Amino acid sequence: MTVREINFDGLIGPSHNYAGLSLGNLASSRNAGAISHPRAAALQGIEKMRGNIRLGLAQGLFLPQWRPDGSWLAMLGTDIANADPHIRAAAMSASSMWAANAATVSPATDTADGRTHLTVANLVTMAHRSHEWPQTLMQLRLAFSDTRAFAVHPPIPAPFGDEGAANHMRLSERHDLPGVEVFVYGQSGGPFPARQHIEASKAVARIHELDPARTLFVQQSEAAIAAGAFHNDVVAVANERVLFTHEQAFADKDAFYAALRHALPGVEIVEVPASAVSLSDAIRSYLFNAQLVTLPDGAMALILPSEARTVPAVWNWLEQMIAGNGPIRQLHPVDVRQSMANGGGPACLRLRVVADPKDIDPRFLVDETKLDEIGRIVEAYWPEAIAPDDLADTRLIARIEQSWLTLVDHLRLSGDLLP
Ligand code: SUG
Repeated sequence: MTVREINFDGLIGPSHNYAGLSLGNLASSRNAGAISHPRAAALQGIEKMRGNIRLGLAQGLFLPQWRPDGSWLAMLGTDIANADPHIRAAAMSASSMWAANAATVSPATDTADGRTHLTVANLVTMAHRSHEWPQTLMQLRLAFSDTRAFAVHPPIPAPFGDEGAANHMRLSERHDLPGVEVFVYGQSGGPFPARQHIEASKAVARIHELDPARTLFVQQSEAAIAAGAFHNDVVAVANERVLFTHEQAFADKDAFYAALRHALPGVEIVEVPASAVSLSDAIRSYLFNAQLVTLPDGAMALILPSEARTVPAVWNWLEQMIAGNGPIRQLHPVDVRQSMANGGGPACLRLRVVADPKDIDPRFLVDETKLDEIGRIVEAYWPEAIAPDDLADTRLIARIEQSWLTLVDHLRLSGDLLP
C-alpha cells in the first residue's frame, strides 16, 4: 500500500465570472463587474496541475458543477430567466473551483476506525456557495466510493458554517503517520462574517472520530478576518511537520504554538513577523495561500501565486528564507490570476487527500495526457469572456451547459453526474 498526499484541484468551470458575491473577500469585491475569462482561467488551473505533476506530485481533479443550478432556483420558486440578478449570479457561480472548500479530510491514521473520513462543507455563510454541497457530495461519493477505505459524510446542518479544509490544518512527522488536526474557527471578523463556526469544527472532529488528544481548536484572529483573511488558508498553511504562518493569524498564538509543540514535539513553526510583512501585504500577495508540498526527495516547496513576486516586502522575505537553512527549500510561482481576482490562490484550488491512489476512482485522477485532453475541451468549448450582464444570455447559458456535458462525457462520468 502506498499512501501519499494527492491534491485534487477544482477545474475552473465555464461560468467563471466576477459578480462580487463574497463579502469579506477583498479581491471579489474589488473585481465586481469586471470581465472574466473562463477559458484562460481553466487553462491556468490546468498548467498549475501540470507543473505539480512534473514536480513528482500526485494529482486529482474535481469537475465544475452544472450551471445554472436550476434545482436550487426551483427551490426558490424561480428559474434563470426570471431570477433577480443577484440570485441569478449565485445560481451561475463557478466557485466550486476552490476545492479547499469542498470538504474536510481526516486521513486513516488519525481516525478511530482506520478509514479516511471526508465531510462535505455546507458553505452556508455565502448564498452563492450554499448550494454547492449536493453536487460536491455526489462527486466525493463517486471518487471515494470504496467504503473499506473511506467514509464520506453529509454536511453539518445550518446555521453552523463549515468551509472545509480551508480552515483545517494537519501536521504530522510524515503524511502516512498519525497527525495532529487543527481546526481554525472565527468568532468575530470586525465588519466581515466569520465563515467557520466552532460548532461545525467540533462536529466534524467528532464525526471523523479523531483522538481529542491530537485535535486542536484554534481561534482565528479578528484582525486577520478584518484585513480580508476570510479563511485561515489566507494567513497560514501546514505540511507534515511545518507550520508556515503569519504572526497575526491566530487570536492567541502563544497558547496555540504551545499546544502544537506538546502534541507534535518535532513541529517547526516558520512565522512571518508583521514587521517584515504586514497582514495587508500578506493578503494582497496571497503569500500563505500557497501549496506547501513535500517533493519526492523529501525537500519542501511552496507553490505560490506569481503575485507574491510583485509585493517587494513579501518577495524579499521569501528570498531571505530560501537563503537560510529552514525547511522550505524551493519557491515555484504560478499564474492563476483569473482565480486570484476572485480571492482564490493556488491553495484554494486544491483539496488534499492522504490515501492510497489505488483506492480512488481513477476517473478523478489525472496525468499529463488526461490534462492535455481536458485542455483541448476547454479550448474548444469554454467561453472566452463573460461580463456580469451576460449571465442572463440564453446563448451563453447553452454554451456553458454544452461545455459541461462534453467534459463529463469525455471523463465517462455522464451516467453518474447528469443533473
Ligand atoms: O468563497 N470567492 C471564493 C474564494 C474562495 C477561496 N478559498 C479559500 N481561501 N480556500 C469565496 O469567497 C467569489 C465569487 C464572486 O464574487 O463572484 C468567491 O466565491
